[in-house]
Amino acid sequence: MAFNVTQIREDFPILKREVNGKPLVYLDNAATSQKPKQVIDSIVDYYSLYNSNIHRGVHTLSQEATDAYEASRKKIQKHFNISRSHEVIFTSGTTHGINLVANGFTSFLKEGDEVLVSAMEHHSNIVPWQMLCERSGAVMKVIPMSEEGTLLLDEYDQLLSDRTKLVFVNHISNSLGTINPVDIIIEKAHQVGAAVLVDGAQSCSHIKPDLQALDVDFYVTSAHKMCGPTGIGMLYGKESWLQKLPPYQGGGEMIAEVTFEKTTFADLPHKFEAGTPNIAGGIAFGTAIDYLNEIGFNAIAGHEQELLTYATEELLKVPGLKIYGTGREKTSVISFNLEDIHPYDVGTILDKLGIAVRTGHHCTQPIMDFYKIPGTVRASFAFYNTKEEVDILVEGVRKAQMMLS
Ligand code: 7TS
Repeated sequence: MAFNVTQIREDFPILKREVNGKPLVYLDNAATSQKPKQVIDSIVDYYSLYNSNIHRGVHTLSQEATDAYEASRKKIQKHFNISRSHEVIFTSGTTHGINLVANGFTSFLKEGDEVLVSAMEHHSNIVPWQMLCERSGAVMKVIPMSEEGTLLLDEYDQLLSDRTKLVFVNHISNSLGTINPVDIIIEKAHQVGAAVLVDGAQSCSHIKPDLQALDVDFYVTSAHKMCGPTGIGMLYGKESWLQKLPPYQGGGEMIAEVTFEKTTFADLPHKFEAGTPNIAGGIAFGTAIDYLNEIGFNAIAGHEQELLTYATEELLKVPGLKIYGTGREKTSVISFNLEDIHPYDVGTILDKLGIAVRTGHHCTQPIMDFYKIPGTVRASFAFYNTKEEVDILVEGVRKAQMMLS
């Protein structure tokens, strides 16, 4: 099926709305994607037709809800080429998944151990590990990056040693759009016996990671960046790791037997899924995956790369505009600044023109410190964006420059 962006846009009710009297141009997809009606309908259907708690009732509604929720887990398993469905843990999102693993590693680390983080991480993939280091006495070291915003793999080689126990790195940077060579990073970490967690919050809307091929130990993502709802995400962990890790939260659902003296824990995946989960979200996550696969990740990547190339060329024609993140392997995220103009001011004027971009440090303060800037304007494109929208953005940026200089 040929990629037809006009037809695809029909699936997204929100794209018809106006903001400040102008048609919405939504370019904040790295913060969260918009939702197609298929995903919205699956949430409405759950609450309208079979709302019920899961894994506990013998009644029909509970069976239907359980079947739909577990079918979604299987869709996730298949999508990411995961060998066993119990290696898929539902979480509330990327942040939750990282905290679950970081918390579990407390008793595995000791003083003198080292963990490696990349220089371009979201705060979610820094802070939980810093807290882990404080608890365990391990030391965090940073894999540096180049001016273009790509990781320095030679420096990574130098940092790796038999003291390295864990490496955590994002697949794609939310501020720079850099696609990191996670396959190489994982292979090298494994050579020294270190485990790797890949933060896939930004990747899964653009590419379809094959987790068995990557041989990654943990992979986390959020449904809301991939056309699914907020409040639901996935942690993949290799079975051997998930067996070893202690539960993160105690409560219902995650137990085998409870007495006041002792509790035994449920098998995977339930050991990590305490309490009533986001059932509607879990089901709609599966719908979002179906939706993206129907369009196809080759088609998505093709269209987004076209938008990236076009937008980069056009933005660079604006005098004084500087783009941060210029590596060759890059997805459709453009972070930029206009000389001497605060990104917040640019973002405010763009909003008046109906254009939604994010401004600020994007929860990546170390990247901003690296470039010695307070923040950037970030335009992040999805497969439902168009070249016409790029034109509107560029015209808006020129207008902002005129008004603010
Ligand atoms: N990791 C990366 C690389 C991210 O981009 C984000 C969110 C997270 C982790 C956290 O995901 P959450 O779903 O648990 O919140 N990034 C952004 C962003 O770039 N703009 O808003 C949120």
